[in-house]
Amino acid sequence: MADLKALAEAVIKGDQATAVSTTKAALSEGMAPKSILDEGLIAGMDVVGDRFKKNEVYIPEVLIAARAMKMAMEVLEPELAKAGVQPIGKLVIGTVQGDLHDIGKNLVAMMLKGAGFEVIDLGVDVAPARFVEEAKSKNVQLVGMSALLTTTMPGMEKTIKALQEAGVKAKVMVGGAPVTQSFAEKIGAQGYAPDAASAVDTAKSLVA
Ligand code: B1M
Repeated sequence: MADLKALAEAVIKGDQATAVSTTKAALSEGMAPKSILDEGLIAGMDVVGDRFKKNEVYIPEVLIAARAMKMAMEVLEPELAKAGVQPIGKLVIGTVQGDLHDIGKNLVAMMLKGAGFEVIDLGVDVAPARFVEEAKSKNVQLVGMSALLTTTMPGMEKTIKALQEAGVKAKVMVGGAPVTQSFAEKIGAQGYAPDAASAVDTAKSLVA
């Protein structure tokens, strides 16, 4: 019988091969895809997120864990779709216009996927109009923006204005090294997170 605790442990350790083989074994034994997701993969990423917040693990460990989760998700996703399992929320995320930094944004995107969100990653150098277009067409609940340069931070405010002007109701979460809670409040973002693990908590509270 496939062991979901072992699956969570494989994600925590970043053991891709075990994560994939245990997911396959669990599916072939007829386990519910949602249980495999919640009790195996997400449970593992939750532990990684907690340890990251407490500085018990660092970015490389998180990236390795997220990669193991991603490989297992490739096996699980078609089964989740067949079973009609809905994501806990949908968001578009991107690094703002003029900014090419994406390591932190990718980490946030991976942690959000790990937590059960559907994530549409627009990449880097994303213009306000593109955020608007994608938020509208994908009908998301959340727009996530990352900025690493003080010179590109104003792109966040421009994007929020563009979203408002276009009547997009999605909430906005911002982050990135120079971004602060007070900046987020000043520009009218509903959420701010200082790191990828906190971004999951913020995103969950914004879609609750
Ligand atoms: Co650049 N760079 N860089 N850089 N770079 C910084 C940011 C800088 C602080 C370095 C320095 O001078 N000390 C400085 C910015 C100064 C400033 O404006 N305050 C800087 C500069 C000046 C530049 C260039 C202008 C350099 C030049 O060409 N003269 C240039 C700009 C290019 C551009 O964007 N147009 C540039 C280029 C680059 C590289 C391409 C070489 C490379 C980026 C590669 C890539 O991302 N693919 C790079 C890198 C790697 C850095 C440093 C060294 C590391 C950034 C990083 O990845 N950190 C950085 C200095 C530093 O931070 N020590 C620096 C790790 C990452 C996990 O952290 O992104 O903060 P971070 O993400 C965290 C949180 O912030 C948060 O969660 C993440 C995970 O915990 N978070 C969110 C991030 N996004 C979030 C979104 C959320 C919520 C949380 O909600 C949606």
